[in-house]
Amino acid sequence: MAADDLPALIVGDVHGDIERLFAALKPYPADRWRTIFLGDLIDYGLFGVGALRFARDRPNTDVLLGNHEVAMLWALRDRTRIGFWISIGGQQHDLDELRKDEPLQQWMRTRPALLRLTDRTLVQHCGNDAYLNLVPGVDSGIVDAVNRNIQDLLVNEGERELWDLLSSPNVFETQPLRLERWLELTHSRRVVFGHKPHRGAKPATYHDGKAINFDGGLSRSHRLHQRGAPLAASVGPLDQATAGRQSLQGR
Ligand SMILES: [Mn+2]
Repeated sequence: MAADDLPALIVGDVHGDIERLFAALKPYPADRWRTIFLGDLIDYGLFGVGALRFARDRPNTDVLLGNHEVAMLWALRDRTRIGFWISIGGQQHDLDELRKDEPLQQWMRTRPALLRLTDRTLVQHCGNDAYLNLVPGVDSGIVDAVNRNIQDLLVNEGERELWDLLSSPNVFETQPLRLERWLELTHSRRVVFGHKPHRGAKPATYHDGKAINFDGGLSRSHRLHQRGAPLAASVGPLDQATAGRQSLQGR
């Protein structure tokens, strides 16, 4: 079965906690789900590169680019950025590992930033429309145009611009008009993102399910969320997130 025919399983920011990732994925065999990682698999926790390799090799799986992956690639190319990357949770042994593994570098540099599913769900790292800054004047095919420009930036030393973009704060929870405009421009009916822990026990849905945050603070090493949130706050079926949802508008 093609991955498109499988129900979507969303995985929020893993941040190096491969042990909790394995536990969270246990109920969801790879051959029965289309697994989509929202980016930020690395940093804070000790097994960032391990998480990347695992996600890359899992069948029927897509991995999106997060701001932490960009910071790591930046540190890889430019040693003067290593200190900054360490300051945001980078693990030196992960960088050493990545330096030895060119195919993994190559794979990281070709990750998309936006993924649009056939049910018109748009999946991305941060809950923000800053992606538009990459495609001024483009009014159709925005998703593909953004991904193309991001590929260019990743191979042409554009990490600073990408870091700024993918570090944009989540705004869709509190800015419904901006959310509506983004959905309209990308011909989507809802958007799924991670990037900042929502602190709920389940993925947080906003504005009648048009915006869903799957960053449940999975990693026990997370800078903002070290108490160990429930696994189901970060990992679960896309369509379970909207069934029987409670309104968290404005939270
Ligand atoms: Mn992030």
